[in-house]
Amino acid sequence: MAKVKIWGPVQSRAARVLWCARECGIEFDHVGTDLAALKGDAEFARINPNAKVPAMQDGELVLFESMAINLYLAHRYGKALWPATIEDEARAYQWSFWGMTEVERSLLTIVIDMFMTPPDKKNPKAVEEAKASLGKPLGILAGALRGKPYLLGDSFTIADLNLASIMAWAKLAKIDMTGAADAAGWLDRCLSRPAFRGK
Ligand SMILES: N[C@@H](CCC(=O)N[C@@H](CS)C(=O)NCC(=O)O)C(=O)O
Repeated sequence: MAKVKIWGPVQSRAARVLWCARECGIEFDHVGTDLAALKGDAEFARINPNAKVPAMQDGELVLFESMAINLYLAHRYGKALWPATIEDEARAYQWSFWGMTEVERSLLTIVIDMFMTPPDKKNPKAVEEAKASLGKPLGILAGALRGKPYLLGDSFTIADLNLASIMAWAKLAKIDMTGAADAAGWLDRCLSRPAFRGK
């Protein structure tokens, strides 16, 4: 059977999918070609008509959207990564969608301004607003983690992987998480996993 194939450079959101594939212990092919080259690639245009990464192919199945790909990989190949009950599956969807809708945009605004924006185009007001908007979700996350090491309880699951893969940008963005200590500890636990670091 053909191996799972994952498109996207490691510096992109493809990092989330590569982390998940490594946690699942599957063999996979990685097309790490940079985005500019992928955009001119006819095969890639068929794989993801959005011309964005990540994208994934597993046999007949072609998927885009990082969270959808990871939920699929974890369900199909993830063993302990996949929640044991339907209720916990629902919680994994909840945290994945919440990360994308409540957290990702603000973190991205800050990271883009810090690392990809020339000095004359920087927008300190937008960065301040983005930082301020993170206060509420960080408090919610810390509350959800009070008294337990991972979002669904004692073990690391796809809920943690998906959300931590978004929250990893908080490290790059140097977000002060001292007021959300349970969330900070959880993020460190997730990001210290060998599979996150490429092993
Ligand atoms: N919601 C999508 C976002 C995909 C996305 O925007 N990826 C960026 C790289 S991290 C991209 O391909 N950008 C190219 C572009 O916007 O032209 C996901 O999570 O997979």
